[in-house]
Amino acid sequence: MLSCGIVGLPTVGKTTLFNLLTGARVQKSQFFSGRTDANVGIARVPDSRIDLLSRLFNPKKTTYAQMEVTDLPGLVRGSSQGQGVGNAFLDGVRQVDALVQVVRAFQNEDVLHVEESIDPVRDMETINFELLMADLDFVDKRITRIRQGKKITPEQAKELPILEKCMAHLEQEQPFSTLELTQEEQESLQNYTFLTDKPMLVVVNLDENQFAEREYPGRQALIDKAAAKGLPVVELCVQIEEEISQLDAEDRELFFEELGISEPAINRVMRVAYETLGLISFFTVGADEVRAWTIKQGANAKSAAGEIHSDLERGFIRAEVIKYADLAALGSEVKVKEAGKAGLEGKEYVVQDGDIMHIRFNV
Ligand SMILES: Nc1nc2c(ncn2[C@@H]2O[C@H](COP(=O)(O)OP(=O)(O)O)[C@@H](O)[C@H]2O)c(=O)[nH]1
Ligand SMILES: [Mg+2]
Repeated sequence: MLSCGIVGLPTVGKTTLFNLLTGARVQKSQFFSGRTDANVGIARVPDSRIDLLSRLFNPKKTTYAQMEVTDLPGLVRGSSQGQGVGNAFLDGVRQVDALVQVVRAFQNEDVLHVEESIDPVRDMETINFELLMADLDFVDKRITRIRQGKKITPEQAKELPILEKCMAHLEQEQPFSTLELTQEEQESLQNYTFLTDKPMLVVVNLDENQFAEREYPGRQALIDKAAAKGLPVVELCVQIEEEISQLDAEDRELFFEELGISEPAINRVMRVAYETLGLISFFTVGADEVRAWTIKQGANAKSAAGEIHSDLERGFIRAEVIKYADLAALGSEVKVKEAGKAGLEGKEYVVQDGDIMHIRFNV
């Protein structure tokens, strides 16, 4: 399962967002806890297509796509050099596939801020800087170790100039993700994990007024700086959404309408996380189960089958494919087939978002 880690300074709303995404009830705090353990939970990826398929097939079980979410300990200025929870934080970041960075715009005098003022742009730059410093530190140590070794192996001799290229790039305050490497260079570094190589999105945590006015101090600068780094920005009112998420469906709708929230936070975060990670969903349907599966964009039918079960990949023959849109429009698989819109695809077929597949296999 893919995982995303929530990162940010203390008291910006990380745990509140974690609770919102996973339905957990972890204690929030107005103060800096200095905890080093991470909260881990599972977020269901909302998908209205699954809702409709479930109504059509009335299965015994409906399974949405899932993503693991980790609420990482708060980072502070100097974490990369061991300040605060330091290395514990960085190890947590290393382990996740994507990062959700939370920055605070909300005003609340009862909730302290480590930097003693509210400045989402500064906060974003602080976090990005710490991630970069951690990478720089790692590359620097690696170079030193190779240079100081008694004897340089052929692999190390090959690796050294590549590490130096990384170093020069990171020193320009450029994230690893924007470094251009040849296939061979990439392979040489494949055992390393760079924090600034992780896909990241930025959640700006707003208060009610800021949300209503679609404005907060530093908004344009934040949007510009994030865009320059290729980071998508999602503006949310995390606390209010967490409160609303605990209401029953009817009240929830009412509050959403009143506050002008057109798409719940979990949908927005998961949608953008999917885009950022280059993920798509395909579906399997039937009387037993309607289910969403997560694959990388560009995956072929055979490897998608392997997501369901390794036997399906090993013994793959063909995939019967119908498009979600056709099924939604025509109302049944039979009608889609009658309309000549069902396809039979081979193993190289590139699976599209929203494909409904039956895998024919033989083991
Ligand atoms: N006013 C307001 N308070 C919030 C919001 N999000 C979180 N808080 C409060 O800020 C404090 C810190 O939140 P928490 O999620 O524990 O932050 P963390 O340290 O980043 O995990 C708690 O007292 C929350 O109730 C928000 O959107 N608006
Ligand atoms: Mg917390």
